[in-house]
Amino acid sequence: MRIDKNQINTLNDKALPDHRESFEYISHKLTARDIPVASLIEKIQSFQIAIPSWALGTGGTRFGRFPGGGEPRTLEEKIDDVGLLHALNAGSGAISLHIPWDIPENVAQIKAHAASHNLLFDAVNSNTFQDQPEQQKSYKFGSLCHSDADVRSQAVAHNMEVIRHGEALGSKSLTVWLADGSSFPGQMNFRKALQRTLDSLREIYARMPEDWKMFIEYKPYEPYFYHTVIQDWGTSHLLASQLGERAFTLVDLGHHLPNTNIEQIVATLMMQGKLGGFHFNDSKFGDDDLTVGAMKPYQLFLIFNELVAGMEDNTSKNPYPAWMIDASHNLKDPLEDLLQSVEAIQLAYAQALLVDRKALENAREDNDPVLAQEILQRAFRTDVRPLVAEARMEAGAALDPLAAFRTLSVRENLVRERGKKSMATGL
Ligand code: LRH
Ligand code: MN
Ligand code: MN
Repeated sequence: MRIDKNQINTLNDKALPDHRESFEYISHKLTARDIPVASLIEKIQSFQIAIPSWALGTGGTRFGRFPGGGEPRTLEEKIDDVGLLHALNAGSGAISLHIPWDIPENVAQIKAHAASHNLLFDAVNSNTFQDQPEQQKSYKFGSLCHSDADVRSQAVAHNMEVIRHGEALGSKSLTVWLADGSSFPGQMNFRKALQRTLDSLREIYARMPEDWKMFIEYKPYEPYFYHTVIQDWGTSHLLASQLGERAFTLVDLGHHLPNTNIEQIVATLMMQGKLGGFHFNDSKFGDDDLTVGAMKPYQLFLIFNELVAGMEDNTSKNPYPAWMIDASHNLKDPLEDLLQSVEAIQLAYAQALLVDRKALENAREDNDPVLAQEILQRAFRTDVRPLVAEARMEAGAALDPLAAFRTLSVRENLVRERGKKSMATGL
């Protein structure tokens, strides 16, 4: 199924009078505060969030999986699903592949298919946390950190293969997330494991194309429960610094212990020019991979406040980060969930753009925490939904993507096309 512009226009026309009223109200308010509405809208439109190829089907836990039907069975169908999202929200213009979950067999065809949906290929992700059927050596006790040099070489070779696939598609970055770690005290030598990881990453880095970046993702626990080799941003940053200029830290929101000050991590990494990429999701307990903004929208806003400050800082040497959603969907329709996530990201971004940075800096210099809080919360409590909707409509997408998804019976159509029992591969 493809959504046609006329279908979107018809839905938008119906919602237009109500939208106009709310948009005029906020435009008027922002203009009175000297905030240029047109440039806000442009910024919202150019903020594109990659969708991972593994998030388009229902995920499961080890206790069960409840697929809803109509899931994409092939990479082409996964691209079609991201195309549907992008047609609805004009904010998901890229797809990120996990190899070997999604190997592009016929590259020319896959590229043309993605281009027909106006989609780019974002970072490619390697996978050395599972054993594949044809694999010689097991990753049970680690990959890039393994005590056996043959396992390490196999993992390095896999990363090189992932880069080759990415090059063919036009990707420019490799995301490395390692499950490597141990579940019992004494099981692994911390220092040797980290040293071997660094050495293995050095091999990959040295052979990476010159215009590529490497993103190193950290996570405190899971799948191992005592120690993870790259457990936190500090370890990731240490590795990235030792590797060189084109290695960066990747922050996945779910990869922190409860109450971690993620916005401070963002600020520190950007100050060092080392924030390469971002995986959005939300959580209550750990790596819950829930819909972005579902649990802690204020935290998301505070994180965006730092991201915007970092991106607006002319002296910053931080490159423009790669944005991606990284979530799994056990209860919700994956496409509806992704629409909600993209919207939550756009809202937090728009709110962060409203922060009066000069006034905030003055309040900080004057040691006025009351005023600083007022300034932040004034932005956070602004209803920016009409701004984001306007940005979408101007870009040819739906004023209300979720309502459009339901009115156009997208899932019902997909179930009809692909069957009730079709299940996506991946997570
Ligand atoms: C690990 C992770 C990482 C993987 C993805 C499937 O928890 O966040 O980014 O590649 O999930
Ligand atoms: Mn992730
Ligand atoms: Mn994760």
